[in-house]
Amino acid sequence: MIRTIPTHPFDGQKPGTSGLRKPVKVFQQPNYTENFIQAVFDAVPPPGGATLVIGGDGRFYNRPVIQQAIRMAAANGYARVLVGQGGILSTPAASHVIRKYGAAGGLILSASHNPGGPDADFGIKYNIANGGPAPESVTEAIHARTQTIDRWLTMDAPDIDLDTQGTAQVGAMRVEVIDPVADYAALMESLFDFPAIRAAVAGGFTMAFDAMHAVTGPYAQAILEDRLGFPRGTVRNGVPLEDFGGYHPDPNLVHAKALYDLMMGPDAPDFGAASDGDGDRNLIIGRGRFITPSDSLAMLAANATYAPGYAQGLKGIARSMPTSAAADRVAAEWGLPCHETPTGWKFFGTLLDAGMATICGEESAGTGSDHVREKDGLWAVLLWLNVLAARRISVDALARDHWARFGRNYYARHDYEAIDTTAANRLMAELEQRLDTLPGTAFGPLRVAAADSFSYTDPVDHAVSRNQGIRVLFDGGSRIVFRLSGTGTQGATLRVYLERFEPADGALDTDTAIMLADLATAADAIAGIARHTGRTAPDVVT
Ligand code: G16
Repeated sequence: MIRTIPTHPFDGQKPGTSGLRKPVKVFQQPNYTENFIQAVFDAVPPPGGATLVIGGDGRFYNRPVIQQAIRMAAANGYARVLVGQGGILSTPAASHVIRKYGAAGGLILSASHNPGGPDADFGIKYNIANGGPAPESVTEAIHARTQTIDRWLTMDAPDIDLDTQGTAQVGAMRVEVIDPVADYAALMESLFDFPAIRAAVAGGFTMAFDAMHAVTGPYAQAILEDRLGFPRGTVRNGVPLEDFGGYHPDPNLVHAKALYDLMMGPDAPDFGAASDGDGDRNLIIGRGRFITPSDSLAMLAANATYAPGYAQGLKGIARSMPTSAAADRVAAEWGLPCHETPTGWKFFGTLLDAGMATICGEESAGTGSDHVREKDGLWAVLLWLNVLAARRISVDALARDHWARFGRNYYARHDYEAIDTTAANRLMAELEQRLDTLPGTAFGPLRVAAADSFSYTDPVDHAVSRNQGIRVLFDGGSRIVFRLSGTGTQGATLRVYLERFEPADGALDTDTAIMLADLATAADAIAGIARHTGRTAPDVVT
């Protein structure tokens, strides 16, 4: 029987860069989670016979929310729910399942790389029928509904056994508990030259993959160890835990330091990689060589045709605005279109659907292609493995070869976390007011060529997104970008992105911090970071 539960709106249920992300304790308030899910169902009513995909990264609070979402989906008229066994579906696997089974959409329960556990974070993302994150028009409709909501719908039904594959009935709705790995692993096998990678492994190629006790563990074991022949133990921290073992599942040089130290040490394997909470981010480190996400995008784009799935060539490349222009140089040489979008994978969806881009990437450790509509951590790892096996080259040699051909975009992101929101907003507002006066001004050896606030008009649906970050461009191609993060859950996070281009005959193997020192000094002078925030150094440099 369908039951109608009265409720009142909550403030602050506005999806950010990637869904609604809040502390678990916020989601645990009575009606809070249900209000948001009902707002999704009200904003995007299911068509007749619709399928909904539900899964998550295995973090604390996933299971009760999955059970509740199943009952609510039945009460709201869905005909079928596909849910990953154990409640598990990585974000890219969920995207694939939505596409493969023609679902109307999906709920992905994850706060991505944010820590998990009763005192940490939780999140809910809604993906649309193309498998990608809901575009702004949909997230705005969801937010609007959260502000007027007065009831949510559910059914009296017992919990589903999430741990056993099979089917169950909730009212008129069928629930299928599916293998979370099988469809995704088959998709990867269709894109990449598994025999070539297997041959490299048999020939002694070694790797370490850090799953960070998050969702990619089962996927990485099934693909890397079972199918590609890497020895057991190649996947480290492979069991998903509700609190990620107490770690911060963000695959960067700070939180994946153990992997970094291994890769820089005397016993480094040939290849090191990691993924995040929900499996959409990636970290790539060769023996003795870290590859920035921006460079990884450019290097993968330049070499993608070594993989069978991309042998016909690329239709175009897309990157988020703060991502370095390294990929633009590959696109220019190959005569490919290159699109610059705001931060957020959702902005790639229309380009991928329209066949305007094949490979997309972001500085925030995200790379992916038109095989799904999310960024995909293991996909990036497998494309790297395919390229290395086909070219019989090391990561370091590939990077040097790339820079010698295209030049090098030295790049770093400085994050100032949990700063006072008012101070952060004031910093950005002041910066915006100075935009007109900045051009022509010198900061040490750097002279400002142009400065603006990034605005984007989607070339497919013509949607306009304003205020997507402040860009300060210098003579010679160096750049500083200032942005406030849309994924933090405490105060504000200021991101400062520094980039300097060195041509192919320039200094290609110098320390990044040294190459970017003038830009870091200029960033503080331009934005008054210390003055506004009281911080004299970033919390995280990636
Ligand atoms: C999310 C989005 C990405 C975005 C990243 C950083 O990643 O999906 O597109 O680049 O956040 O966003 P921000 O700079 O606003 O914090 P994830 O992996 O957290 O879902």
